[in-house]
Amino acid sequence: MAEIKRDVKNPLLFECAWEVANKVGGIYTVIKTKVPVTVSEYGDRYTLIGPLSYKTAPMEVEQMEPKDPHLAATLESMKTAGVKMLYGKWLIEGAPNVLLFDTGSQYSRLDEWKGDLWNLAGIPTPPNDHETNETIVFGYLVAWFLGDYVARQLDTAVVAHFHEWQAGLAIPLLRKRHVDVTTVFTTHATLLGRYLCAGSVDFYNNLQYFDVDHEAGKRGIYHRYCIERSSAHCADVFTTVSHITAYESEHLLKRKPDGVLPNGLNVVKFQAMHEFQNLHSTAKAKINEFVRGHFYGHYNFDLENTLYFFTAGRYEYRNKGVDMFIESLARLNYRLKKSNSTTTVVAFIIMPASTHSYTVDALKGQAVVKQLRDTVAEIQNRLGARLFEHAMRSNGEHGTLPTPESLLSEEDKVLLKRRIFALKRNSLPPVTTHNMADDPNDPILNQIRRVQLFNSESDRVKIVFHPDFLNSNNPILGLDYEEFVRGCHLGVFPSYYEPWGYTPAECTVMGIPSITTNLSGFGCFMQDLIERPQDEGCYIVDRRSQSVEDSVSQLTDHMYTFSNRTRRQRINQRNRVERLSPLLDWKNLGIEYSKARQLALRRAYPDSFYGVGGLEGEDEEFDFGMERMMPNSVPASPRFRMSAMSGIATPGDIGTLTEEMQALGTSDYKGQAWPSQEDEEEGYPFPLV
Ligand code: G6P
Ligand code: 1S3
Repeated sequence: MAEIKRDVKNPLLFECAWEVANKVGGIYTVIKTKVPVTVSEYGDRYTLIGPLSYKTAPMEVEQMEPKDPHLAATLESMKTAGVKMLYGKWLIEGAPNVLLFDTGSQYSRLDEWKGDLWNLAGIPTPPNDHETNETIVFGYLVAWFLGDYVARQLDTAVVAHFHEWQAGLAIPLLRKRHVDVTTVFTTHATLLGRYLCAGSVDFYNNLQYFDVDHEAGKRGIYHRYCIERSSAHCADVFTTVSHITAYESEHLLKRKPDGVLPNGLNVVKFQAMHEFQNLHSTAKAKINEFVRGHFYGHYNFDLENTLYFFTAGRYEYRNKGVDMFIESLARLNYRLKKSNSTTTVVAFIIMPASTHSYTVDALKGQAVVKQLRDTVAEIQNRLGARLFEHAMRSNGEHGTLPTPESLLSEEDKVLLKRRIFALKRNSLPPVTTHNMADDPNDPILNQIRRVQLFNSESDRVKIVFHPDFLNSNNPILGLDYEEFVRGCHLGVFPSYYEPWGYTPAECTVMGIPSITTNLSGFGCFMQDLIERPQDEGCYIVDRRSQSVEDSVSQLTDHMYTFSNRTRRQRINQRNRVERLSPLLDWKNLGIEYSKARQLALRRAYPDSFYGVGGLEGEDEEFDFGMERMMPNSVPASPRFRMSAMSGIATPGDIGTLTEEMQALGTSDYKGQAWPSQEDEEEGYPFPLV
């Protein structure tokens, strides 16, 4: 049979993730926000593959017939074999092609596929792990699809990009079956890393020493770990989202990533520079309204001198650094009180947990404010009518002004008094807005109890724990997440385990200063690109080379310094933060994905790049199809480090990697220097609940 020579210059791209048209967490944000730049590079040659959820898909996808006859034939043959699927346009910006497989339609083959997986890769699978079962069926469906498709379509090279272990299983299958596609695997965390960090191990100092199989087995995730590890090893190109996770992957998955693909965002630039400042003002007014209600009866502080701090994310108490946040808030409270500060800080914790409902107290707070506001509006109307009538009846220049007493009737006074009495309260404002399912054992509540931040009148730091997603339709704190962030003054994310960290990145593009750590991918990324990130409103707590006690002090210092800023300083800082947003724009970061795909193509089809005979042949320059757009609108300040200024490389620059460099044992992600175990103080200065 004649050798097939596929076109590698205009390849097809299939990008596969469990969160395609299926919002679960951060990967959905990665995929969805990246679509416009990928579509601009690949156009109709780009298709996303995900699971079919009948609940969400009808809202997200418009069904259509495939234009590519090979694709149509493949889908038809799979349908004939009983596979249910949905092919169409994903209704998001960029409107990419999307193919969703209904895993439920193929559960009858689960046991057969589990047996095959064991024979093929030695991966065992327990019977009752639903997530793994889904992964297996989905992986086999994707491998089936790609295998069938490239057997029909012989002209063009196919790049298949997979995200995270739930979508990765097709990679070892494609490799074992010698399917003619080239693969990229991107992991957004490691399973073992997440589990180990959530416990109380000294993770980063011991990364090299973990007995990975044993640790995975101990936690009942050995089979999942095997899927993740085989995806990483069988991919032509293995990448992750940050250097810190690259380091972790090297030790826990035993393959050094080929490069780093930092997560971007779709940055929306306003016509007028100050537009985002106005948005801050209007969103803050809505948070003010909530605060008035929540703190009724103890509302003795000035909203003009009140700052809103917040943390948000998946409820991973230790990994997301909520332990450190609460401890530092207690210390901030102490320092503000000691310095007789008149500033009040309201700290929000937005982390979905299991709850029963809103507390009566929280609902009542909003109700009494509304009643008072309605009553004042009624009285205002009546008072206005009286004022008008009085003025009309006065005789021209001999007219008199009404006395204030005559304007307010007895009835008005009684009504107003009743409303004021309703604001009396015998208890302190609650620290949480909801009835928690497991109140006595909730780690956040327990930590709040331990540091006694109970919203007393004398406290300068107040706490509101909102254990649910935000939504503009909520009766309490009725704002969407984006609006809420815009209305706040500072985002605080002192994570211990954070492969990337979209929350501080989102703050940055909205012009809201944030605090993160050098254990988060985002924190390290900003530290690598900006000379003095703290000057730009991007504070980074060192959780790597100093003791936990010192990290807590540093976090407290940052929050204390911020609390003492004037309004003018805060406005200036928001402007500076917002100017960093091009660094996080997919228009700049999308190129790293292009490079990863190019590397995959070069590895799979070296003859098409280097000529037959290998590296000595012609090495064509590749046009990645995208212009790197560095922030030319950014003024002289902030001071970017060389790489970012020149626009040649981000820290995740995969383009510098060549096969020869690998042979020399180098890689494009920088090794991290970790403190030795002796340097690190043992234990936490505050209990881990
Ligand atoms: C924005 C608005 C200003 C407002 C300020 C409040 O900059 O454009 O009109 O005064 O926000 O800032 P603050 O940090 O006190 O919430
Ligand atoms: C992961 O989601 P997480 O919050 O569980 O992937 C995200 C997208 O890459 C990343 O931002 C985050 O740090 C990871 O932890």
